[in-house]
Amino acid sequence: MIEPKPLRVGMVGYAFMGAAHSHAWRTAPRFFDLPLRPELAAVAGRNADGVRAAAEKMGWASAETDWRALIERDDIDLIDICTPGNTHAEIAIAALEAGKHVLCEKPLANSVAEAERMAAAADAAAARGVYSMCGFSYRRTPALALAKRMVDAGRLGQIRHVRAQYLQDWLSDADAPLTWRLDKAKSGSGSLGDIGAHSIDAAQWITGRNITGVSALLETFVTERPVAGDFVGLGGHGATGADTVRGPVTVDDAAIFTARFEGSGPGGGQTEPGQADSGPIGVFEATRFALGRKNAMRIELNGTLGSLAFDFEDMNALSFYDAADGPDAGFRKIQVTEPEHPYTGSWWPTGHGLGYEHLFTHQVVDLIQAIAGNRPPSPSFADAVQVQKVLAAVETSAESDSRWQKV
Ligand code: SOE
Repeated sequence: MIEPKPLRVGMVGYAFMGAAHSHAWRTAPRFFDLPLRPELAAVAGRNADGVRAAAEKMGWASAETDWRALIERDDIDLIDICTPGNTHAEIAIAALEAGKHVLCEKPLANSVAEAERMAAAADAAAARGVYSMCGFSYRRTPALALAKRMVDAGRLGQIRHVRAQYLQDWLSDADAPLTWRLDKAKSGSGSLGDIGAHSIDAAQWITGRNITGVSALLETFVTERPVAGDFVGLGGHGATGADTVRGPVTVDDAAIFTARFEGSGPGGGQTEPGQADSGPIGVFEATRFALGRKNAMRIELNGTLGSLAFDFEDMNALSFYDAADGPDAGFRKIQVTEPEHPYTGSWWPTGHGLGYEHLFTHQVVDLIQAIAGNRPPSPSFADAVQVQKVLAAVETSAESDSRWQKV
């Protein structure tokens, strides 16, 4: 058997996403027959002790304290960006211009202008066979990939409603510390960009239609928090007490918005042969204060022939209502673990189920196959620009009394 060529990866950042991506690069070749063999060549981070420990723990062959070193090294083919959004544009553009493929965590950037610069660099690089992907990992959930397959096959007919919620509760404690996700200068926004972006991308991808306008409100429930001494992850508990230094929260804790998709709205109807086709309308919610909801990334689509419902807290199942079932119709719960379902055939026998980390393995599998096939990976940076434009429209609407804002 011909040994696949190596794909030597350099990863920037080694916190939660760095750990998930490291797991994916290590695991992918052990479960999928890949045309390129990923190698964990180097991880970069500013703290020398921290990045060396991370390299050891996560399986990286070397450690660097400056991401620029990864880009200068000729033994690295792909840069994997797992850092806060304010660093994405500089790193991705430098990597692409240096001829290195890029996987960049979501959201792509902290502004539309930055995202568009990244997409322009990605287009120029793709012309030279250098590819890029944005890490909207939920597309790689087998149940959501099946939902997309079913919508594309017309099993729901015309989609009328999209109802998307992403509910977490790790900030419900007012003394949870001030981490980078609560600092607009680093994260760009709060629940909106961190988790709402996943819902926006999933809704547009599954329906095949972009959001064209929104009306929104953003809320910050807790306006200041204890400053985190050393790195504290999601839901970590900072020091509390009279002498605790507190700092301002500069992002939203919760985002709620309504949306129109392509084809909906006055005059927006797109007629297809034999059928007037108006697009869906949507209701979106993203929050870190839904006490009791830990990672409930949910989406429900209601069409003219059927409905689909998904909740990541039951991630191996997809609920389907088929109107053709007549009076006996009810939501049936599909266990998305059959070999015929997306991705699942490479893992365990039917019924054994997958977890959060599998999304990241599927993500690098699809990226590797696209690169080896010399075709642009999906979601592209251009897809991520569309998400960024929706994020910006939500913020603009929320700043103007929820006035309707075109995307
Ligand atoms: C925190 O809200 C977070 O880690 C997000 O940043 C990830 O994108 C999501 O997959 C899980 O929650």
